[in-house]
Amino acid sequence: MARLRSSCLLLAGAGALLAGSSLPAAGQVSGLGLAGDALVEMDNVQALPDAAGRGRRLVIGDGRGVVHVYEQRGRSYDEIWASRYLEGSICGIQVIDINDDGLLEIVACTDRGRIHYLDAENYNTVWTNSPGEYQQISAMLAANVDDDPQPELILCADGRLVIYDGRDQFEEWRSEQTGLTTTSMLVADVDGDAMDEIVLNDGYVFSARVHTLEWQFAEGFGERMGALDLDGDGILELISEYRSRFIRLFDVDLRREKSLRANY
Ligand SMILES: [Ca+2]
Ligand SMILES: [Ca+2]
Ligand SMILES: [Ca+2]
Ligand SMILES: [Ca+2]
Repeated sequence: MARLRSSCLLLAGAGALLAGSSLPAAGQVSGLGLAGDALVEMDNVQALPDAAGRGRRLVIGDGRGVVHVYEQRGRSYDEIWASRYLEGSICGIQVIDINDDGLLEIVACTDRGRIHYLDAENYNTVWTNSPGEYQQISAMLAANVDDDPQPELILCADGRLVIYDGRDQFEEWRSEQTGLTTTSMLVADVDGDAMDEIVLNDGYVFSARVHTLEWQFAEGFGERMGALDLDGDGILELISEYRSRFIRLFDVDLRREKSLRANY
């Protein structure tokens, strides 16, 4: 998996996590010219890849459990497709080749534990998990975190961190830790050891590959997270946003909040 570039600020769930795919980077909605910059920061509003002869498309997962596809018509958008009720509020949307067949899927998770793969061109259901497999999912992110080529689904499901094979659809690993309340996740090498971590906004940092718990910060990392090398030491800092406004920076390699004292 390609390393993240230090110049790239990652919001949790951003498309840079798709490194390694030859398909258009999904999830990158910046540059669409959308009215309202806030849209580009909403995890459940994602861009579908451009195709010849059609306007730009957006996929939106709503809190009522419906996935909508909108297509640009001049200066506005029309809804061109809507799903059936997908059993629960949509709590995660990602556009990715999740089953490694060369075609993009829309992956939608619901807070009542359902996972749906929809074909990103015709919106047909490609796969859905069994009812009852999970009672609750609070966060989902797709990223390739191991040696096989297909992405994994990283879930906070029934209070545990779960790694789920995206192509063969089975649970590869679940955390011993229970009671997790994760709503946002980030995959990046945040301690500079050349291996990715999975950072949960409720304060856990796991090794993405070997799954060990590397740090637990009791106060949590806010509601949204990004990673950027702000001091040029080659190691990404974790940038956390609390209550939609207050920013704190962390040196995960040192397991502490970064000192913001100016030294110049
Ligand atoms: Ca696919
Ligand atoms: Ca993999
Ligand atoms: Ca690391
Ligand atoms: Ca740094």
